[in-house]
Amino acid sequence: MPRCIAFTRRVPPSIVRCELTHLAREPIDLPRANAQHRAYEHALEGLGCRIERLLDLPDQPDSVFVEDAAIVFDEVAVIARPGAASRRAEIASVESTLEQWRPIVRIEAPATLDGGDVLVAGRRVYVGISRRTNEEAARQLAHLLRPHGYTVAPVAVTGCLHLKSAVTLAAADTLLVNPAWIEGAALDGFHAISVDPSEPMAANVLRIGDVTLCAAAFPRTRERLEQRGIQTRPVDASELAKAEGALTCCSLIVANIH
Ligand code: CIR
Repeated sequence: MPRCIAFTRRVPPSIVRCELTHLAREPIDLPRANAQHRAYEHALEGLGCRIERLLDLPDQPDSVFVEDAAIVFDEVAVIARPGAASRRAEIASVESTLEQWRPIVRIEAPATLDGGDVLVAGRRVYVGISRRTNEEAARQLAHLLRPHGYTVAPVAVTGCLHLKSAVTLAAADTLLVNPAWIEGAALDGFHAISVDPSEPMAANVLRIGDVTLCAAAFPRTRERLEQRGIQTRPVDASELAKAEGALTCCSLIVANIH
């Protein structure tokens, strides 16, 4: 019996025209990207998720990165308003799927918010203020979540695309961080493990149950997690990394399904 649903979307052929902010464009090997994406889905299944594919959007270059379209809480799903206008057409199919599972609330203009900028750690919600996500989004999110007992803290992000490029939850009480890209003081109250200095992109990991999925490209950081008693599993995500995507980006997890 699955514990959660992981919503994913197939890699569109148009990904070769994806948004890029910090990386130079490199050729993406589509068959390889597809194979890695399927392996990612299998890894999630192995951790107790049921995979459900969202509608294919072949002409939306970044549509495989479903995390940016919404943030799912136990009580509510928040539909985002992506900072890149080219990505707003991804939202509708996410909303029509999630409304079957959660009451829907929305981030509205002039706010912009990418799900990749929202890190949920228990009842604490960190919002990266980045090129994609603005202060108004943090204010709206705080207002939407207050009735459900969450507090929202903005965190300045520099040097990377999203907050979760710089910090994710590696265990219930432990963050994996690249301290160069965020204001660390804002994340007080958690244990912190830094990425290996030779692996600046390694902070994006995906915790499902008691296991943390890590990108295979960053073995030294994974070793740091293992040394702290965190059970990890490597996943090769090298092709989608060329599109500035990492592990959390490729799924929307709906937990506590009944
Ligand atoms: C973008 O720039 O929007 C995509 N090429 C990558 C989005 C990755 N999403 C994420 O980190 N949550």
